[in-house]
Formats: sequence, C-alpha cells, structure tokens
Amino acid sequence: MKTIYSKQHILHNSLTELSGGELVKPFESPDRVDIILNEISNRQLGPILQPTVQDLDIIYKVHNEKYIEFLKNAWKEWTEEGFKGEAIPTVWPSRSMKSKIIPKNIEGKLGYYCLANETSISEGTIEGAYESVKVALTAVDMLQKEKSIFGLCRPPGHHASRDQYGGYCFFNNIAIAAEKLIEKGAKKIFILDIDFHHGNGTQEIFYRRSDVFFASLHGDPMQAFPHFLGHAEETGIEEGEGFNINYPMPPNTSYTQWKKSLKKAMNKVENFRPDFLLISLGVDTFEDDPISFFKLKSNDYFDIGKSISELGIPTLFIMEGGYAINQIGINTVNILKGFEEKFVSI
Ligand code: 5XA
Ligand code: ZN
Repeated sequence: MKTIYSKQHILHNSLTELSGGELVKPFESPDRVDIILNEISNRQLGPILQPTVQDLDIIYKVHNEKYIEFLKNAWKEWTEEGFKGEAIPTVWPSRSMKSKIIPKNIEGKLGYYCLANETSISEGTIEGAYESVKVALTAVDMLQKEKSIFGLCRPPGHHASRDQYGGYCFFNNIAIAAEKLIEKGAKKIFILDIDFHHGNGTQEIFYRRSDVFFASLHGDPMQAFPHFLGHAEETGIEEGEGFNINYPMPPNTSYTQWKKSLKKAMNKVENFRPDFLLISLGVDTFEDDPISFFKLKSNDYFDIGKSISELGIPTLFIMEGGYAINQIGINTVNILKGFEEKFVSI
C-alpha cells in the first residue's frame, strides 16, 4: 500500500496544549508521523510519497469562507495584538450569549471559531494544515488506480466542522477527500470513523446529505471528548435522515465489545454499497493511550484491517489521532497490513 505524507507537516509545531489546567507539550506532536513512517519502512508496507500540486479551492466546498480567512490571519493578528504565548481563546459565544455577530478582535474571533481550546495556533499552523489537505487530495488521486491508499495526514481533521477548529483539527481532511471523490464522479461515499473520539466535524458537514454516509465508533460523549455530539440518537436530518450513525461505547470497552459495533457499521456499509470507503483512522482506542479509555491491544488492529478489507471496497485511510507514542507505528501499520493481506475486490 502506498503512503502519502508531507515533510512540511512540521510547519505546525505548537509548543503548548491546555490540559488539566496546565500548559503541556501537545499530545498531537510531529514525532507521531516519524514513528509511523519508520514502522512503514521497517515492515515494507510500500512506497512513501510526497503530495503533488493540488487545487486547494475545494476546501471552500467544505469550510466557510470567513473561517478560512480567519485561520489564514489568526497567528498574525494574535502577535500584532502583542500577545506573547500561542493563540488560545478565553471566551466563547456560550449559551447565555446568543449574538451571532462575529467580533473584530482576535480574542473574540478565536472564541467564535474554536470548539475546544486544547488546540493552540502558532506560527506555521495554517501552512501545516494546508499540507495535510494536500496529502488527502493526493491520496484521492491515487485511489483511482489503487485498491487502497494511506494518507498520513497531520494535523488531523475529523473534529473540524464547517467553521470551527479544535481537537487538534483545522481543516477536515476526510470531508475534503470525500468532496473531491464526488467531484471526480463518485456517487456514494461511506466514511467510517474508528478514532476513539467522535468525528463531530465530519458528522456536522454531511448531516443533511444522503450521498455521504457517516458512521462513527467512539467513546461515549457523556464521558469523552468532544462531549457535545456523538450520541446514538443523532441519525441525520432532512435528506440525510438515516445516513448518520453513532456507536458510543463506555470506559474500558474491550476489542470484543468494540468489534460488535464494527460489525454493525460494516453491515451499514454493505447495504449502502458505496463507490469508496474512507476510514478516519485513529489508534487512540489503544489500551495505553494517554487521553482515551478503550482497551484495544496491538494485535487487534491487525484484525480490524482484515475485517474492513472483507468489504472489498476501494479504501482510503486518513490518519486522525493516537498518542501512545511507542505503539502508534505498530498499531497503525497493523491495520494497514491486516487490510493488505486480506483484500479481495468484489
Ligand atoms: O480524535 N481526536 C483527538 O484525538 C483529539 C482529542 C482532543 C481532546 N482534548
Ligand atoms: Zn482521537
């Protein structure tokens, strides 16, 4: 399987994350990519390629124009205001403040466009986020000829909604990939999100649509980030009714329990009969992940890959989360190897 990644992901290299009331080194760090690449090389998954030149205007199909403008200027406006640290909001249009007017000042704008303030913006953040989109778009181009591709996106994307960033995400890479496949003629796309966290951004983007089915397996939002979306009752609206499905699971969920949800989601894939399957691939379901609470083991990831491959659908894997730094490479490559060894096109 070919892997696409951009050397330039390093442009996004924030030094701080607000976690447990402290500013810590971000869990979503550049070395995650190096460790995955190392494992890909050692286990000879396949060639590792840089993204090609891409028309990035497709981002406007997924994200709001003012949001993109905000991201482009956020770091400049923050530093011009004289702030010394990395950009983090302190105030939001919360339930008791209903005005829809977008503030002019950067502190207000950050609150308007941010959904979770663990995610700092720093010099190069937006440039890094564009690189991640290029990876996803290049992977789409190659998927036309291959049965499967791995887009090693960093920063990740599934929390980014039409006009909000957070959860380490700025542009929704997988949603942009889906739009590009549709632009190239695909009629039906299935996005299966197996990251520990609910893909709130992807859900929001496609919630009214029937051409992109979204299914997510994740920690119950009553207990886990992003807390305010990801319940089983969320099934889509208008034309999208019935094309969104969530499988929230409790703390300490084992692979046996998790796989029951995977099987249900796979039934949905089979019934939908998509042209392409897109996987939001997070390995923060791992038992030693520092910010999550499922109990999957390294060998389980091989079985996940094998199971998904049994669907026999051309599949694009897009990297999302995973922070157990010593096992992130093994767990990620186990999924991809499991898929490769089993895939038979139907
Ligand atoms: O999939 N999303 C993540 O891994 C980020 C979660 C951030 C929690 N503060
Ligand atoms: Zn996650």
